[in-house]
Amino acid sequence: MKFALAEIHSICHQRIDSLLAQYIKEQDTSAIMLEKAMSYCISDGGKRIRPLIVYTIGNIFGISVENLDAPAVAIELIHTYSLIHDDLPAMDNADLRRGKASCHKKFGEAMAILVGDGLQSLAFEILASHSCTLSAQQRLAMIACLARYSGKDGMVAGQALDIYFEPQTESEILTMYRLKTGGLISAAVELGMLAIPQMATDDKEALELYGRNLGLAFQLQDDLLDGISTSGKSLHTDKDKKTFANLAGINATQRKISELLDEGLTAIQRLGDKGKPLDELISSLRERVC
Ligand code: GRG
Repeated sequence: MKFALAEIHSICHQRIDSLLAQYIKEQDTSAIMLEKAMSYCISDGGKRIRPLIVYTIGNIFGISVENLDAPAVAIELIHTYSLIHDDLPAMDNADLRRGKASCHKKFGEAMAILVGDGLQSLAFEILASHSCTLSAQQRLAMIACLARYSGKDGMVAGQALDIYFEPQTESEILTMYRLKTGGLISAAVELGMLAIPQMATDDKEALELYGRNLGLAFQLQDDLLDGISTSGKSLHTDKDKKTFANLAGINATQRKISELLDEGLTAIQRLGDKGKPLDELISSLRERVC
């Protein structure tokens, strides 16, 4: 059954919350507190945008939610690990995340490193072994995709560029954004596509472009929201850093976001009515306030 974006959104939140609770049990009794700390970090607050993209792409091509659960939860786990490590004193040194104390503030630095590590390996375990009818070949392709976008040539490279290279020009900053933030959004699109047994090359290329543009626009919006958002993360964390927005200015950043999203919309026009939830995703991103 095909759904509108609002319905996919609600299904996504329910399934992700329940899958996360299934895989990470809050254990007050454990002396090492690891699962309690993991559970603290994965429960509520997150917008679940990356899983939403996985479920949306799969749904418009008629894939069952059961075959989308593993990639959807895996990408949310990788995203959450990246936020926990990004908040550490050695990185962004942020006290707040998703409206509450960041993991290291609540459980200590060593535990926050371990929680991130544990969430990361759990993501790949779920892709390899979650019970569903994805083929072994599809699972392998998903593991390779998520590892590529999140690893040394993807998100980790972007984070290293941000911390050690401090990109200065607009083009250097955009390259860093594509790796650091855009990569996981592209991965969400590609994971959704990998759940589809067969796909026309033109549809695939259109969706890849859509994912690339959505990912970059998402980070540029984050630039604009830094300092005005009430999302519960530490504010003004980028004020001393060169961001695209503080280099190019607010108007130029808004123009760039619009161009990227318009180009993404044009790319998916070939999907016709089927692509409507993806149009709606772009509209909700244009209105994003946190
Ligand atoms: C530590 C290897 C490593 C990477 C960290 C993702 C990242 C790289 C850093 C996060 C900090 C940052 C400036 C992110 C920009 C945009 C972004 C990814 C925001 C958070 O994502 P949302 O808005 O968060 O989807 P929620 O909390 O809704 O899940």
